[in-house]
Amino acid sequence: MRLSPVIAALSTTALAVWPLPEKYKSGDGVLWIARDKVTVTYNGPGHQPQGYGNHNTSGAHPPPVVSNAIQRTYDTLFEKNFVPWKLRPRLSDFEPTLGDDSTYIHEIVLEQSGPDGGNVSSVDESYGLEVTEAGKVTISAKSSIGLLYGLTTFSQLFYKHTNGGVYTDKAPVSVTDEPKFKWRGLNVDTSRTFKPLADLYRTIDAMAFNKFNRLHWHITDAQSWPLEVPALPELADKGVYVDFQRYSPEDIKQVQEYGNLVGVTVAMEIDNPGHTSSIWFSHPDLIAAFNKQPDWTTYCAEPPCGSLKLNSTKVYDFLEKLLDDLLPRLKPYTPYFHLGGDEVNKNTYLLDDTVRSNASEVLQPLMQKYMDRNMNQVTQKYHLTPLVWEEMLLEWNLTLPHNTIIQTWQSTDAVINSVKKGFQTLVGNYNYWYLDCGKGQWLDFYPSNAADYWPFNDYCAPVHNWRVMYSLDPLEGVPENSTHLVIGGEAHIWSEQTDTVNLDKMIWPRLCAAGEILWSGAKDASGQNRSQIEASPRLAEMRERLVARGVGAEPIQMPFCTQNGT
Ligand code: CP6
Repeated sequence: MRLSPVIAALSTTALAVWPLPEKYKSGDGVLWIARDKVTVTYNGPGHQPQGYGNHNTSGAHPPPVVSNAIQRTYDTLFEKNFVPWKLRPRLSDFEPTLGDDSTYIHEIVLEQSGPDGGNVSSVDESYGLEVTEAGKVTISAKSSIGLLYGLTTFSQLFYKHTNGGVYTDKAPVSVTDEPKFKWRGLNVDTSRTFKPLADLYRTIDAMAFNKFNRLHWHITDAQSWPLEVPALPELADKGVYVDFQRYSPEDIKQVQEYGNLVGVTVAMEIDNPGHTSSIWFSHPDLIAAFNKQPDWTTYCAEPPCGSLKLNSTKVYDFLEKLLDDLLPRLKPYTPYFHLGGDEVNKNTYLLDDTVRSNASEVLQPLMQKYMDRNMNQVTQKYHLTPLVWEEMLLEWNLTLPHNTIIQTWQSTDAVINSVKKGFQTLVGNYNYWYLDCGKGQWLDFYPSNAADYWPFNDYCAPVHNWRVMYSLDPLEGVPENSTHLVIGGEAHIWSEQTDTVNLDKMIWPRLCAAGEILWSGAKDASGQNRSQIEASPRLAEMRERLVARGVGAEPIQMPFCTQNGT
């Protein structure tokens, strides 16, 4: 059965998948799908043929990532779907009719051609998806992550019908897809405000639904230390805001395991030597310049000031103990660890009794030695791939291991300069991809007598809209022979003004915009910047999908806009 020509002409787009696949074709044929009318078959490097779950499955037993993805696809189709009335003509009879001649999808075949395992940084994320008009679906991929992405795309073809059924009006469908960038991340700050585990799980789930694959967990900062470290229990005991706002080793493992199940690898950051004054509560002797006094702007970017002392054997011992406890617990689930290094204020070291100077010639070699010790532990002892913020390379001119991933945040020039030095580089320019900030606003908001405004709450507002986020090209200005070094990027949800109450609406659906740039690239097939006009109704639809799965994503427009064309 086909849609009436009127409905087909007014359907939102050819294919309303987010992020947009690399290549796709679709029609306007209607297919239905029902739990009891479809079988799922997995062919791949799994073992014993075995049915599982509460639906019909045959073939080899799929790996956990695939069996979970199948389960989630069923959830999305049948439990977390939506009626697309906002996206169709006003007062129209917008739904297809279910009749005796209607076709149901009868078979979904998952073909995995390669083995899983190996490093997450080199996993093949590509997939192909075919949906025939007769109702046969084939998803093919090299890896189980590829199958996960194919199933995610598949699930986004369908709508809930007011009769309770589930249908697509896009058959036949043919997709081949792979990401433009390897690292598609979100940085979540759990220090300025604590995020309960449920928030992290819900965020990871929505990230996976947008084909994000990295959660950068900025777990500690100056304001609170919610990380339990068994070898240093006083850190959390004294550094949390309140005793129940803390992450146990088991919590962290659970978050990492859940992430890996849906293709989101956790990269944890212990930000240092700056942004550490929450250590002052348990170890005041390790911190220089603990300060929330009127002159804080002299000593740090954001109060309370305080940095780990730069030339202290006590600090070295502390860091060694901290990393020796933490890294072996993270390592089974991730190849990455982030060593921080942003916004270190040189004046801080005027108040550091092991340094007493703010002169670069004095500080630079001390910072090099400090970083070398941390790097040794991360790379030599635990064989993890390190990340640091751009300042360590570009402002402090440190010598860093060649496999260090440089996380830029201040400018396009930072990206260009980082790749020029030969490092793998992440984008995340604060003028575009800071979910908590508006362009050019936050500096203007600091009054000269800032102390009178403490604690300030106009830190940075208003936030960037999705169009601003969508307009960042990660490869802007990057020489052609270095584009391979831009391995991706991250959007950031710094959380001075974001807690569990507004977390979802601060992240969604704006993060989708960064997600599409990272998956599909900033340019369309003809080499032009992606059209916001094309994207807008598709993003409106993605927002409905997020809401349907329990994510409090904000509207980007009125139904009026999509009900009457774009
Ligand atoms: N916290 C940490 C922050 C920021 C950074 N690091 C930040 C800086 C400028 C803006 C927003 C956030 N709050 N640890 C910078 C990487 Cl505009």
